[in-house]
Amino acid sequence: MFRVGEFGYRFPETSSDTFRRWTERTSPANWIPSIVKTLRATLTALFIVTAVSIIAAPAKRPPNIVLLFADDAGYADFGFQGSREFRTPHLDRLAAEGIRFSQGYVSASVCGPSRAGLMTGRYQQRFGYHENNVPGYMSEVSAADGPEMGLPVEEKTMGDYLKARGYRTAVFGKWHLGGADRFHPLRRGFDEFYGFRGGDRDYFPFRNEPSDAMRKMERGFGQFEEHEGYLTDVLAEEACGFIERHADRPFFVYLAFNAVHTPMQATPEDLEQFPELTGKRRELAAMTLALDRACGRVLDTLERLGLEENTLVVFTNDNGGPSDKNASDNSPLSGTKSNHLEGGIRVPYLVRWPAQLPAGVVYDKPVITLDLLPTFLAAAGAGADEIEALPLDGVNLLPYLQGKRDDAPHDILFWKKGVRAAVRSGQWKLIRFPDRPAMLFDIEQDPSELHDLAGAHPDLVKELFYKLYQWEMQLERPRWMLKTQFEKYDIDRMDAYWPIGRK
Ligand SMILES: [Ca+2]
Repeated sequence: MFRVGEFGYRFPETSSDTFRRWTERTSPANWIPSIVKTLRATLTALFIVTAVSIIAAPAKRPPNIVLLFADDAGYADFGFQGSREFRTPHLDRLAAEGIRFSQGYVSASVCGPSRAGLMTGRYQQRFGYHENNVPGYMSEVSAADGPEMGLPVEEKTMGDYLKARGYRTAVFGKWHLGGADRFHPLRRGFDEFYGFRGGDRDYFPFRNEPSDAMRKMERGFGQFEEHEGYLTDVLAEEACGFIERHADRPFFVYLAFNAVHTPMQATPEDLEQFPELTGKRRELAAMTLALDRACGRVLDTLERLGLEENTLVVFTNDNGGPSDKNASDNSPLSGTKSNHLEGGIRVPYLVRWPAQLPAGVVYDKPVITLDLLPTFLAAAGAGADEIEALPLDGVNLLPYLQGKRDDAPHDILFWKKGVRAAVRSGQWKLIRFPDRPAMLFDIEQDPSELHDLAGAHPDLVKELFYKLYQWEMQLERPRWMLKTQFEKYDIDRMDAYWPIGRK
């Protein structure tokens, strides 16, 4: 009973209009043709509705996305990576049912920057996130320190992008992208959070106030609540609870385990599973068993709820194993966490999406965790143009994984921390050091980086060196920097795990 006024407002119809229509309808001369008219209109409407529903059938529900993220794991320390010591049956199954990347990289060899790249799909140095944000270790001239070191609020995260597409989003576990409130996950595109803001913490609940508030478990925003039990199991339980609560609509779970970062803490039951191992290696095996069990719990929940087929699951790890700290094994790669040898930046990396991707496949071309954001967006229904328009360094991997493209996803990849840097193009990798001339390796032939070919290919060295410089000219300066002493620490650590390093 409303009509549109001349300025777009709606006015109530007058009673005389209503009366006129009523008398018209009740006159026999009017109601017979009006039945025909109504019938015709109904049929036309029916036809339109049917046609529209055929043409624009409601889009298939976008996939759920589950990102299982490990911390500081060794390249070799999973069954699917060839380990005979460690037992990871659930992740091995994920590998068998999905795609394993044999050259999967992260964008940094340490926790914070690697996560900043992962979350934004951009080289984190573009926004000044060059160095690990570890309060207490920073240079006094850093522009930011403590909880003020974090992912700049102007940057959009995976959570922001997926939430805008209608996803329910959650983070469980380690954030490490800033301790100040403005960096909090609930302000960075995530609907739910149970975890800790910092870079590490105990696996068992704190009975006393920890020295660093960023180690406290927090539910939602500002509600600090220690867990009960072993954290790796608890994080999986939390993720499963979220999945069950939101099974009816697309969800994105970022399950960021602190496993297997130090401190070395395992349950007695898990330790008992490895009587043949000793010391830290035994502790790491037990912590990895728990990590695998936790991932298995999430995978089982997806299966039980009938969500397995249309859920894109990724498992990867934030940086190479720090073998000196947690006894992780990066073989056959040289190097460790915090350097640019393959052992620092190449990680175990799996993706499974039964509805859209092949199973039991190894994908051999270099990919990087920066690719996950555009890949998730494409899976969620974003068009190529839409993704192309975003300021991303990652690439949508779906066409490559579905066999629609057989070229390499990346012409070139870069890594940088201070003077130290690396560039990968085709089979070649150039590494720039602060204390020795740059070296060139053929990564396809020599993944262990034992044969420096810089002398044999001087033109290639020049070309890659210059490309690296051109990339560096696009970057922001570091917002914070570690004390200089850690530069020496990182170089010494690299050489200790590199047969041709300076000992
Ligand atoms: Ca890490």
